[in-house]
Formats: sequence, C-alpha cells, structure tokens
Amino acid sequence: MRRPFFEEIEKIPFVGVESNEGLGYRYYDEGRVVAGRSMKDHLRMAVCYWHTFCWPGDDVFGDGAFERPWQAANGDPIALAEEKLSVAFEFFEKLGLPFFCFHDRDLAPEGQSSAESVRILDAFAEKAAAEMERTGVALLWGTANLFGHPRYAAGAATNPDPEVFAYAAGQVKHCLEVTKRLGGANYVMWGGREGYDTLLNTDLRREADQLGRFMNLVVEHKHRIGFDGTLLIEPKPHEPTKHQYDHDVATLHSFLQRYGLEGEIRANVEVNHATLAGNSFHHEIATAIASDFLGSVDANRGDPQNGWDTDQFPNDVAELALALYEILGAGGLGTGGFNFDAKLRRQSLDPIDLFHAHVGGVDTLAHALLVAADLRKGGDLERFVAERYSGWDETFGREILDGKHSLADLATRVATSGVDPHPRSGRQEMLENLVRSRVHSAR
Ligand code: XLS
Ligand code: NI
Ligand code: NI
Repeated sequence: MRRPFFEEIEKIPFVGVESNEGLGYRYYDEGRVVAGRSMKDHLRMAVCYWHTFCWPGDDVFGDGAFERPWQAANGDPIALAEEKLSVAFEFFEKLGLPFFCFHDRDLAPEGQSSAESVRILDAFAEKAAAEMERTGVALLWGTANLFGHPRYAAGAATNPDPEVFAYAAGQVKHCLEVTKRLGGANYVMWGGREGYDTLLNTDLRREADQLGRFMNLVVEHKHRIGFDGTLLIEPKPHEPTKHQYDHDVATLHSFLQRYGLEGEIRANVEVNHATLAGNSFHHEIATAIASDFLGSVDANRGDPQNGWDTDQFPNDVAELALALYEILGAGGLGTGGFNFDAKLRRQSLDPIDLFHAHVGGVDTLAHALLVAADLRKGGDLERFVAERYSGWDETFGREILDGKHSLADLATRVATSGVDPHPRSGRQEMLENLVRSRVHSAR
C-alpha cells in the first residue's frame, strides 16, 4: 500500500468564509474563542472508525463499491487492520480534529475464541496508543460491537439465552478496560439488537429486567476499575430491530430511573435517531437537558424521504444551531462531544470524498455554533421565555409548586377572587424570524 495513503492531501487549513477554493475550513477556526471557549473545546469533534475505515460501500442490494487496500478480500486480517490503523491516524491528523471513536471490532478483528479476541484487541490498543501519542488525537469514546456477530441476532443483554448475556458481558468488560487504558472520555452503549423482531417470541418483562441488570453490571465495573469517563446510552427507535427498547431520550430516562441508573448513565443523542423516532433533534437535546442527562452527540442526519439510518454528514445549520443553543445554555457537553457517525454515499468512491464529507460536517457545526452563540448573546429568546413564565416566579405561582394549595383551594380562589386569565401571544413567527436572521448574519 502506498504511504502516505492520502498523498495528494495536506493538513486541512482554515481558509475563512470568503474563500471558495479547494479543501479548507470556512467556519471552523479551532482556536477562535466563541462564548468563552475555543471552537475546538466547544465542539470536541470526533471521526468514527467504522463508517470511515471499515465500511466497504455496500448496501442491502449491492456489494462494496470502494477500493480500500486495507479491505482486500484475501489479505491477512491482522496485517490489514494494521494498515487501516495507520491510514486512520493519517486521516485524523490531516483533518485536524481532536478525537476519534471506535467499536472493539473496528480496531481489531475478532479471533477464533473470546480469549483470542481479547489478545488481539489488547495488541491493537497498544498500537493505537502509540499513534495517539504520536499525533495527539484522543479518544472521545469506545464501544463494543454487540450486534454484528450472529450470536447476537436475538440481542445481547436481552437475549433469551443467558450464555449470550455472559458473552456480551465479557466483551463489554474488556472494551471498557481498553477504553480506560486509552484515556477515553466516555464509553457508549448502543442497544443495536436490544429489542425485538416479533412479539410472538418475546417476553418483554424479562428483557427489560435483563437490560437493567446488564447496565448495572457495567456501572459496577466502571467504578471497580476507576474509569472516570462518562457512561452513555445511545437511544434509537428501531433498525436493525423492529422495535428497540431505548426508543428515544424520554424512554431512556424512564428506563434509567426504573433500574436505579440515574446519575450513572447519560444520553448520547444521534440526529438521525431522533428523527427516526418522530422527534426533532432539537427536541431530543432539549429533553435530555431538561432531565440533566445529556452526555454527547452523534451528528449524522437522516434523509427526510428515507425511513432508515442513512448516516449522512450534517448540512443543516439551522437544525444544529437550535441544538447548540440549548447546549450552550446548559454550559456545554462536559466530557461529551460531536461524533461524525456518518458515512459517504455509495457513489462517493474516492478517498478525497472522505475529506469533503468531514470538512462540510465540521463547518456546518462551526457555523451553527456561531449562530447559537449570537442567539445567546442577544438574549432575546431567553428574555422572551423568562417573561412568558414570570408568573411562576411570583408568590402565587411559587405557592402552587410548593404544594400550598389543594385542588379545592384553587377552585375557591377562582370562584371568589375573580381569577380571570387572558391568553397571550406565543409570538412563534417572530421568534422564528429572529433565529433565521441570526443564521444569515453569523460569521
Ligand atoms: C447505529 C449507531 C451506532 C452507534 C455505535 O445506528 O448509531 O453507530 O453510534 O454503536
Ligand atoms: Ni445510528
Ligand atoms: Ni451513532
């Protein structure tokens, strides 16, 4: 394989919004301080290992369309994974983002036995550590692939067979330890097949309890080994299952409460999963923040015409600006960041397309951050909302919330003291205009 692989590409420069030529960031100027923090520290962006380096460009109707030397059909899996690792870090360096994310099976091929898989992953973790040291690229999160192998066809933790549960537990234990070793800021659990294909063969009550037990075991192990990153669950309503238990942020929150996991696990919200669940991304982010458990973001979007996870790079500034507006209001993402869990279109064959895709996604986020910061700075939305609810800060409103009035009290008050509320305009169109004008003016 030729080295460097992306021979014709230099490190992506910041060229500024006026520039129209070549590959360069128009909005993402990593050191630029916005709302008290550098763009780099606000966004904490990550490249995902799986779609970017492991996906061969296949779909359910067609074969792999890409020619990536490290995906050669008859090569030695270990040597190929080594090549993939070196190409990946070349890419991270040239793109200039601070983080990456991986599944255990992206980094290292699965062995003949679980013991062999552990040995292989340990060896690759060491190689990754050396590359991280050399390049300064850090790990946003690690995760275990509990959905690819046929043993997980009926779920991992929610499998009818406890031996599959045990197998998955072993895999997560090891991947969590590897993530800790690599200084990962978070550890993600996406319930790929934790759901069902048909209720005719499914015991919902048992599966919920199994999933609750599994997550408690992960939390215990995290504390046992002293992993100080954040545990995250990534909700999704379906695909590949007909129904996935972590349907959306609100469903996840009730699950965490039910199994005593609140305060231990936060949400990794994916744009595409939000819209698949019939929610907007803005809704999912605001809901997670309202329950104090937003953790991190997968920034890939869907296509409004398709009912599946198309994993496209973000390109909608307005959509992301509203989410970032909420995130700024909440003081940021903490250990989380924005991961591009996104893939090319199958016809985007060339390695350079990987750069075009990421540069566009990065700039969309950076532009959205500027819009969100302007909205916060102007303070109009905040003032409008505060004013709209101001009655609840006054004596009567506070007394209601403090439990000082029964239903009967309130009825009496209305009947005797002439309570006669008048509706007030919600000014939705005015507020939408305000957001739109910031989208156009932010630079
Ligand atoms: C799939 C998920 C997956 C998780 C990591 O839809 O988005 O990629 O982010 O397992
Ligand atoms: Ni997804
Ligand atoms: Ni994801």
